[in-house]
Amino acid sequence: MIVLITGASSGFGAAMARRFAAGGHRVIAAARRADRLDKLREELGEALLPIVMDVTDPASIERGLARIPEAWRPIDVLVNNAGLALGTEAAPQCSLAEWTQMIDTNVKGLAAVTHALLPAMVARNSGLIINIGSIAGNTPYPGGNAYGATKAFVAQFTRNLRADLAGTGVRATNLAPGLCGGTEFSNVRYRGDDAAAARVYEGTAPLTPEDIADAAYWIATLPPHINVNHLELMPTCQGYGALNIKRST
Ligand code: NDP
Ligand code: 8X3
Repeated sequence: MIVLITGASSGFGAAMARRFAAGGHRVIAAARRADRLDKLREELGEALLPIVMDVTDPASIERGLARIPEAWRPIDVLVNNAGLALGTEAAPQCSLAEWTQMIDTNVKGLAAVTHALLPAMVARNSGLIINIGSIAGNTPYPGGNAYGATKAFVAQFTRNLRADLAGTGVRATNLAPGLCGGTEFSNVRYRGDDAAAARVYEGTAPLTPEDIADAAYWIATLPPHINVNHLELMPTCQGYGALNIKRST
């Protein structure tokens, strides 16, 4: 298989690149940080093709995809993984610029890369799109505001892809993890405050990037007549919270 993974320079994306390469597959690794992709290329060798791509910039997507050599063009699996959360403040305290960046990356970026690669999959009557959603797309929580809403888009977009793609041989999955450590997600969310990021995982046994990579690999290696519509994973230490009620005294 040829697998294109966005956001492959760290976290889930890098773990998925390693997992698919270990399974004997070729990986096109896309992200903005070229140095990180080059290190992954040194590690994984010819199984990996790095391409610099900012999914928020249509010209950058076009340039990145144009650099893919002919032999790597029939992409079997697209993993729309590039994404981020910024902040945990309540909506009135949020920055519009940060909301916009999340929407540009998690929604518009995911849609743009899908739009670019889907027609070739449909023409070949085969392919798989794994969208990385989140429990935040399904479960509201204080401070989840725009981030959770971007992941709700991922969930419904995936379901609607399924509606449109039935009968084409092209599959689509929303892979929606909960608390997962070992990535830069919280460092980014807390805007570089690494101590605050570390506190998120204190006293927990969170999911690992390798868990997510194994799940993606399982989805991609199922027989072609099986479509996983939605797969939500949580660490055992995580559960659901109660609803908030503000009472007047
Ligand atoms: P990381 O921060 O480690 O990885 C995010 C990746 O996205 C990086 O490789 C980054 O690369 C890339 N990225 C960000 N913005 C852009 C952009 N504009 N263009 C291209 N690439 C971009 O976090 P995770 O691995 O944890 O997150 C991966 C996905 O999983 C995200 O969509 C996240 O929302 C989701 N998720 C994470 C969970 C968690 O608890 N960790 C749980 C549920 C979902 P670069 O900066 O080099 O461009
Ligand atoms: C990341 C999981 O719970 O921080 O998508 O939103 S959560």
